[in-house]
Amino acid sequence: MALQVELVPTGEIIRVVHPHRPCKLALGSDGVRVTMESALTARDRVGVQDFVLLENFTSEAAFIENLRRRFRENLIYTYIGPVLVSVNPYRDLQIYSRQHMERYRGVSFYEVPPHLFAVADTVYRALRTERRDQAVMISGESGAGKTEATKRLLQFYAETCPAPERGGAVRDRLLQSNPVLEAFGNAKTLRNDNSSRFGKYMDVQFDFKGAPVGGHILSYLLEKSRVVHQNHGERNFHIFYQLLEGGEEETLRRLGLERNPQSYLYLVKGQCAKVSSINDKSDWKVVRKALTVIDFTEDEVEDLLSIVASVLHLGNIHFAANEESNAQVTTENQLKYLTRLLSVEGSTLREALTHRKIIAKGEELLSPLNLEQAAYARDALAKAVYSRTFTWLVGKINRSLASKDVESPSWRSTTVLGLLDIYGFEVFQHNSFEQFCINYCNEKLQQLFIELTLKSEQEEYEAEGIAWEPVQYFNNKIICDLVEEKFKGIISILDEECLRPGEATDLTFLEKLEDTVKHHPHFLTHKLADQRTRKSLGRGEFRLLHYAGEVTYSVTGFLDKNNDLLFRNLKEVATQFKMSLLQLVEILQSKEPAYVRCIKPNDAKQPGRFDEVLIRHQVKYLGLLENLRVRRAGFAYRRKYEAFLQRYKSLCPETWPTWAGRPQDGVAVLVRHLGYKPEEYKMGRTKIFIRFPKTLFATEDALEVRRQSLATKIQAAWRGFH
Ligand code: AD9
Ligand code: MG
Repeated sequence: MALQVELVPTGEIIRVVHPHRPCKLALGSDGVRVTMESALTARDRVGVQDFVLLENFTSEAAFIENLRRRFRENLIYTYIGPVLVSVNPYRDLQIYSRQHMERYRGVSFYEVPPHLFAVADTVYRALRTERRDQAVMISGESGAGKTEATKRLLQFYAETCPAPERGGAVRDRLLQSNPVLEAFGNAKTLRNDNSSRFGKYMDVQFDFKGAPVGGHILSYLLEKSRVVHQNHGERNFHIFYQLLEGGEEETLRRLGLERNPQSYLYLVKGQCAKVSSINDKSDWKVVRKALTVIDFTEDEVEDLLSIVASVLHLGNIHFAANEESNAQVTTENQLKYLTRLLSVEGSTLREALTHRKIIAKGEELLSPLNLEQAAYARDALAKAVYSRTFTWLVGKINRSLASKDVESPSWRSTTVLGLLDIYGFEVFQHNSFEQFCINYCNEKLQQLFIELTLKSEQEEYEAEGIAWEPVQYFNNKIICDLVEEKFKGIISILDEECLRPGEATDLTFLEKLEDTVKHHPHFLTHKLADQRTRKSLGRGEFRLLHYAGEVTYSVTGFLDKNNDLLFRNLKEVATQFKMSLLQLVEILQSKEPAYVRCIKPNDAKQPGRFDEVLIRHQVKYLGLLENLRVRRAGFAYRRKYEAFLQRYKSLCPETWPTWAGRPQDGVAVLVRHLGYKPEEYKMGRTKIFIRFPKTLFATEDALEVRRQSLATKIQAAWRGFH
């Protein structure tokens, strides 16, 4: 029996580590006291650490109850087989220290309590031993803890992996790319004070010794509308406030900026420049230092800040109408700074802000804009400048993360570990183009998830020589097709409409949709709905029945957002997004997947609050019950023969204390002794498969009885020793 006892220098025993059950061992004047909670009470109190062990595994209520019990005990991690479910504790649980990292290194996944580091270590070991690329996919809704999990994983690898022979700086660069990307891509929203407003996929490359030697980042769908508009209680991207709050006097003077965020129209819309949980000044210092670590020269930093400043100046550009109702720039000072910061001619900029280029009869003409159009052009320019800067920044980080040693032999045998931190399914009161893209992305990832989970289950059964029993599940390919199919998918139709400038509108797009996909079971509009559902649908809306539930989208702005005003060309944005998504799916498909599913326990961002309604939604959106069903389709529990024998061998006189033969034979003897019925288990090539949790629990309980008697013996022996 492997009880680990920790002794502190005073001689007091502070902790007994048992993988599944809380137990105490105290050293007093009267000897050692071992108290171990009975298996039954422990299960009652802290639930099961793997949902596959739930008796009633199809019940949503049982699932939620298990989460609740564990959350109450600060046990934020639970498995569904190899999938890790994580509930944001909104407090520092002190569970990510170096000691914790060590505890999870090299141990078997199921022998220790569930933890993110168990996933980190398992993935890393698979990468090293099987030399197969890995990907950890982290999903969940805003504020659920995806980015924190990504950071903890990176930290785990940075701290526990060996240093590369050359180019050790890459570890720092990997870590330091984070604050920079967060400064430019994260913002305070109502749901999360540090919300990532872009999707991120990061590759970490390891050499044949397992040392990190390089990295690469792909970013998705930066929410650039935030640059010019924020909802009440939300902020623009962190970098603006950091620069104003922390930038040196000299820097601000050069950029023509005032410290006060209230001076900038792009920073006052949300009316919350200050956030108690955020220290912009110290964050600025971190970002400034990080920029140096990731190879930014002083000139590049200056350029970067010039662009940040120019966005703020752009926001303060005002217009007045002349006699012909054409817009004229009235804020000369801003224009002056802008021409300097962006290194453009004043006249060119003035013209760009107040005119539009049109091509008539093969000739380029300038047509003046009215006030509203000019304001729109200004905002479009600000968004474009910012999002291009973000793209440039990612490129620059990638150059800094690129392995410098491509010629070395170790480079040729690198393996890759990918980390995907991507927005979860979004359903708001008002859902627009952005939610459409995000939910489509989730739909694709769900498809991949089901595919890969089923595949790996099937492969395991096959490898173990156990007959596969087909699983009934919902295949969401039908929804993916509805969105992405050539010619008749929603994106194709949207792109088509964008090719009819001046004629097409959001509403003609909707009409075309209605015509093309009217009989699709996952698509509905006001016109297509029956009497009963019609009331809940507006005229400018369409509804998709996603795998996670219904979402009603308003088409307002679809065309505009798809066909970005400034870069009107034939490749539209949703299509670009579709292509990059397909590329992402391809990348992920080529790797061994691991999943972390993050759950947000309440909307108040507070510790200790378990909001059942909110959580139930997320369990549904994350497809967790579906996941559990697939995992439980055949057998609830499986374990390598060695591990199973090691754990339970004390329960059978023939296997205790040692079994000299093959572990598989030992397990056969053991389960016969325990009275397992043939229908309760199957013996695979390397693992035993147990069909029902109750069989396993009975064995655990038997072990418990044995342990209690052992504890009594330890106490007696201790007394005898003194
Ligand atoms: V968003 O989609 O980017 O808006 P995330 O990334 O899912 O969202 P994030 O990781 O930023 O959420 O977590 C939100 C906040 O919850 C963090 O700023 C922490 O304050 C808090 N958090 C998240 N995970 C943990 C944790 N494991 N331990 C303690 C946590 N606090
Ligand atoms: Mg995030």
